[in-house]
Amino acid sequence: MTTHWILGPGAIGRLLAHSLAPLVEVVVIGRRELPSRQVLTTPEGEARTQHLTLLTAAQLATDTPEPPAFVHITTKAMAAEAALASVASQLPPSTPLVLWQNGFYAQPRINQTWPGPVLCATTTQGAYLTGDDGVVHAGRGPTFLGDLENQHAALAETLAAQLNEAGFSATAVSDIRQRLWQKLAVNAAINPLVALNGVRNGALQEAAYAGHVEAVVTEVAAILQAEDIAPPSGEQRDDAWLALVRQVIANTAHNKASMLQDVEAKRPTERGAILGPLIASAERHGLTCEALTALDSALAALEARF
Ligand code: KPL
Repeated sequence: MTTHWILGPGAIGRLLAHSLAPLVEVVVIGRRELPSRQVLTTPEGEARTQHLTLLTAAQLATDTPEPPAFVHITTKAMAAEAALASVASQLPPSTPLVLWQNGFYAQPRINQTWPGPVLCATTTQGAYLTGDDGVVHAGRGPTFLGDLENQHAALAETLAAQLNEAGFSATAVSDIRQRLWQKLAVNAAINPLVALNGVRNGALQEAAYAGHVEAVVTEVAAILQAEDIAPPSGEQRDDAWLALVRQVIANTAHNKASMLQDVEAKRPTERGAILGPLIASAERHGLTCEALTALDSALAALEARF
């Protein structure tokens, strides 16, 4: 039977594990022990219990397991490389990796160093944890898969087919780099502001935040143009990014953004993966990024107090 390893038992990792487990052998690898009896609550509110194989990297090392067909890395962006390093000695170098991180930090770095195929995934599946044994699948959304150099289209198709069978709505695409940057742009405009102000996404519709959102989007739009990334609508108008950001704010008005959840839990945020690549790109292209730098510094100061 095909085996998939999932590195990182967070919300997306456990949703993936619950979804794939009826079809393939799944091993979830984390930093601490978790109960094997795991409950998934579906978007319709139905609770489904499954016994999953959850191991620490140390337990896996004593297990001499079969090489997996895919290793999904579902940790936060800044933890992805360390997670891979914790199991790399047990993997044939040709093992395909699937990176599920936000932003554009882990993807180019791992893509440069891992000898095997590296697929990247971007998903709008909504999920959150309810404890060591529970995950809620809050909302369904599409998943896109591909590799940064477009050399592994067949592999992406194979994985998309397996994920579709597992209930994900997955599509293999040839423009994953564009899609990762598009998601990053939206995350950069929403996540830092809501995280710093302790508000849900919908609050950004209020007049008090309008100027701030626009200032961030203006900088992001210029950077993405320099990176040759068009808004998903395909329109090159300056306000296309603002329209997209406003749309996502309206669609996710009741959400607590992932960065706000990190701040509330006093965890390091993904600022390095979301704001970091934008600020680095602005510097490369000689563009101003005062609003983005101010957000990054404010988040850094907040994290320093955790
Ligand atoms: O992706 C998100 C996140 O929370 O990280 C947004 C789009 C901001 C929705 O909450």
